[in-house]
Amino acid sequence: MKTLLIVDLQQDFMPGGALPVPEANVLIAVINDLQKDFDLVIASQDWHPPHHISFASTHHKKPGDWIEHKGVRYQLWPDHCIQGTLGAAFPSQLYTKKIKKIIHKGVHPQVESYSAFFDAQHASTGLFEYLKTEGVTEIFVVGVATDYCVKATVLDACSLSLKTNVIRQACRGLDGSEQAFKQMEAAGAYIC
Ligand code: VGL
Ligand code: ZN
Repeated sequence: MKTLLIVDLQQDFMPGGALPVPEANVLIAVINDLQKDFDLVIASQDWHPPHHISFASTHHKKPGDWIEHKGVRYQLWPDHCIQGTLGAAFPSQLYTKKIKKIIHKGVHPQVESYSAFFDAQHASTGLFEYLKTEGVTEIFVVGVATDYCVKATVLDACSLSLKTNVIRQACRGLDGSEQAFKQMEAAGAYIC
């Protein structure tokens, strides 16, 4: 079953959103088109409660600052993708009828989760269990941000021994993508 995993294609990551990823809007049409080639489409959504630990405002700090919590260092961000808000929703032009499963991540107030598989304390989001139930052993990953959530998701997928492909033209990074593609490739992913 040819499986597409769309990572965090959400309104707050679009230009003009709370945590804009350059050119992320371009991906909407690209991914609408790509979906035609897939049997199973899954999407992750960054889905934070208000005052999430990754928000600079929670700590009266600035986006880009860092904190440490229970031995884990967290980079701080503007408030983004708050559960149930328009910013957390898919962009309205994204074709969503084919998305069979949505994985919410970063839902715990005190734990960050860049990866769609595991949070920073290694709790499962349920994605791997879902893929196993569906008999999926290979995935194609697209979305944002290449250098954060896409990369973390792909590295976990490789370590779970899934055959992992990343569709270069359907990813955009916050701070560029090239170094992240190299790291993913070094971990065993196929950049296509
Ligand atoms: C992301 C930073 C904070 C992402 C999510 O989707 O790449 N980046 N939360
Ligand atoms: Zn987030």
